[in-house]
Amino acid sequence: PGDRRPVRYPEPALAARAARVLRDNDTGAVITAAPRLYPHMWSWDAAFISIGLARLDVQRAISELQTLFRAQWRNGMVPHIVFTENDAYFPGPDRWGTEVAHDGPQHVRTSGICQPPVHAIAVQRVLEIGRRSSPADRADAERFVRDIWPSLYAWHRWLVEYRTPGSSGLIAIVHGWESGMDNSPRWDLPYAAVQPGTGLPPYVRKDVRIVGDPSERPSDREYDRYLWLIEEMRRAGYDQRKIVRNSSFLVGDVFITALFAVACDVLVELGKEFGQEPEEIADLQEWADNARAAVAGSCHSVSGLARDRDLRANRWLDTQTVAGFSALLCGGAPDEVQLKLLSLLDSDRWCGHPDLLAPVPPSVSPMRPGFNPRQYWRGPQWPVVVWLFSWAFERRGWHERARKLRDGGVKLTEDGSFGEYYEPFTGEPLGSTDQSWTAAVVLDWLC
Ligand code: 9WN
Repeated sequence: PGDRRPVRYPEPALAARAARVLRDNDTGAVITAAPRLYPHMWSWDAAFISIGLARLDVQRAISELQTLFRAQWRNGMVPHIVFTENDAYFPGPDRWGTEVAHDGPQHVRTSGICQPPVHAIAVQRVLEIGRRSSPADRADAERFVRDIWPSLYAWHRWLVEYRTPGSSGLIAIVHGWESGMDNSPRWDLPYAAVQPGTGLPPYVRKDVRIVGDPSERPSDREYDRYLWLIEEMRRAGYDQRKIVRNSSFLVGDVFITALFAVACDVLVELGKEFGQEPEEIADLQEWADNARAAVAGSCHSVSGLARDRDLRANRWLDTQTVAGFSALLCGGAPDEVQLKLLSLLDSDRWCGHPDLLAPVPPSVSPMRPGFNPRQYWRGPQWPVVVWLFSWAFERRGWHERARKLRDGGVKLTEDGSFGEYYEPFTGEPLGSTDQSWTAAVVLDWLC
């Protein structure tokens, strides 16, 4: 069905616009995730943003990651939000109240949860780009990798130490926001068991005022649960052991586990090259193997799709979403499972759906009941997710597949609005526009 949008920018003009978005979203201290909706630094956004920035200014890309890691908690956790002074986003630092945390950073305010561990991937990408850029950038990027490696190791160690409860080997999340796919149907069952208590302090959402159509955002019912989980954590003083033991939501996240496996691989490569401690490199190797095995072990015997596990109810979650393709990101599943997944990904249930504007995976298959083409993580296409699959396929040597996803990602975003997510049939940008990570991955694709 061809592009139904009025404007299509040729690649050089698209790249110039993407660069402008990153410059405009720069407060001087951080690049905000989006100009109005997300006026702070988000953890996994910052990683993708640094990849795009490296195409413009390697030094600026490095400083973005350094800013994020300066907010790393003493126990190793990289927080999901590093707050700026802006108060246009809810929940802000007062609601999180992470000052009660024993392990929190002193000089900066952050949230009290984490997000997917894609940072090592970004660091390696910045290094690759820096090395090709100039001798000065090469030297800076190499020094940066050497300096940040121990912090990345500590972050990965935190995930293993605190977030691998139970025998599935999957990395567990204690809030849907940690997955980065906030209201994905992946979390519907575990969230159904979260009962907001009477002690939930009242609150007013700010996101729905900024996004014109509130139905593109999670519902109020969902927000009550999001806020209740924060309340539980605040009351537990952000003590990870207590939270993992008692919180109403504990789910093994297969997508995070796959990203963790491959991020550990990347850290092993960097660690060997930059002469880091052999025992730490061996830890990372072992964590990568365990995570990969956990992803393979989650795959459904018939569909092959990888599954999350509800660790409170002790059951697999069979909801089919883009996270089901996690085993393709990190490898490790038997060949027949992998072939099944690849043919499913190509089929009319996913990228081959005849009505898609761009042949890239939507967050939920358009053929599934409950698919909603406009609602956040319940159907729209997300350029960063496309970037991750494209990057992983390239790394796995599947060049043709990687190229197709890259081309599809460019097609999706060539209207130049840098939407947060896109309606898969019309290509309408949804949520925020001028979203930094969308601009960043487009820059990486085009440069
Ligand atoms: C909550 C910033 C973030 C992304 C997430 C995306 C959305 C926040 C929100 O925006 O989440 O963390 O308020 O909806 O789901 O992946 O990191 O872009």
